[in-house]
Amino acid sequence: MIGRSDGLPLVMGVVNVTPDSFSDGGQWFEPDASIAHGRDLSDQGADILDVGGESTRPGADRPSLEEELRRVLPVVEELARGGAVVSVDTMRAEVASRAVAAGASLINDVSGGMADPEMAAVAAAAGVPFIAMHWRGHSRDMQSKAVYADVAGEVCAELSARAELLQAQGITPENLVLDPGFGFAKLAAHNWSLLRHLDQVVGLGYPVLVGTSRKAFLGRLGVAEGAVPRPPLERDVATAATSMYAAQAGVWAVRVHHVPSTLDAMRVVAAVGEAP
Ligand code: PMM
Repeated sequence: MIGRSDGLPLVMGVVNVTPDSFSDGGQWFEPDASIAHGRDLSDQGADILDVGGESTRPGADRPSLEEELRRVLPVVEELARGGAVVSVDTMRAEVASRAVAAGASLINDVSGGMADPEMAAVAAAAGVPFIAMHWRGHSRDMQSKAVYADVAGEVCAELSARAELLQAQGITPENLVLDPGFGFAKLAAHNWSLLRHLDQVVGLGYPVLVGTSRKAFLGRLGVAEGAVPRPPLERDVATAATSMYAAQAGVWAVRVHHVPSTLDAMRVVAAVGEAP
């Protein structure tokens, strides 16, 4: 598994090629703009570029397979050709396999292989790291599944069961990364509780990726009940703070939109940890 020479968690920069992404308003929808944005994220210190063509915003509709391929492949190809480590953010096996052929070196599936029965076999055959996120259903109706008695315990149990199934389908344990799935079938209180108990997820023994960046629960910080939440572009300071928690909990990587703020926040954790 890849790592950073300075020991910090890896920083995965988000390259959404969607007209309707929840967190950046589809700013980078045109391939050229997405490619330029990916290069900027690399220059800012991103270790991995996560290219996705499907918005997973709560309530979102899915693009067709053809549309997703059209969005993702040219961006993956061009960024990988330029030397970046690229992951493809997809729930479709066909997109994953074509993206790996185009140069992607990780597969990031927010459904952890549940949305497409072919995904595990494709990932196993590709032999690349597979990021399996905690997932309870497609965005259209996922918030109705945000029901937990003990969110960290249930997420860990569901992720462990998933990890075992994925290995039974041929993915090697060294290639498996788990993600608790912030914002996916989770209410704000669930997200805060997961962040507080991230050590339980790390304790499962797999590398862990955390994706809190600009998510809705951060938009409610400091905002009165019932008032308009802060827009996604004003959530990067809060995201950097969650990256500190993630770094302290020993995660493998954080997935963020704004790379410099998260890197600085994690450098603070490292500097304090190394101080006498
Ligand atoms: N979140 C989003 C998309 N892909 N992948 C992983 N592994 N973990 C996440 O938390 C995650 C993801 C949705 O966020 P965006 O719309 O800001 O990209």
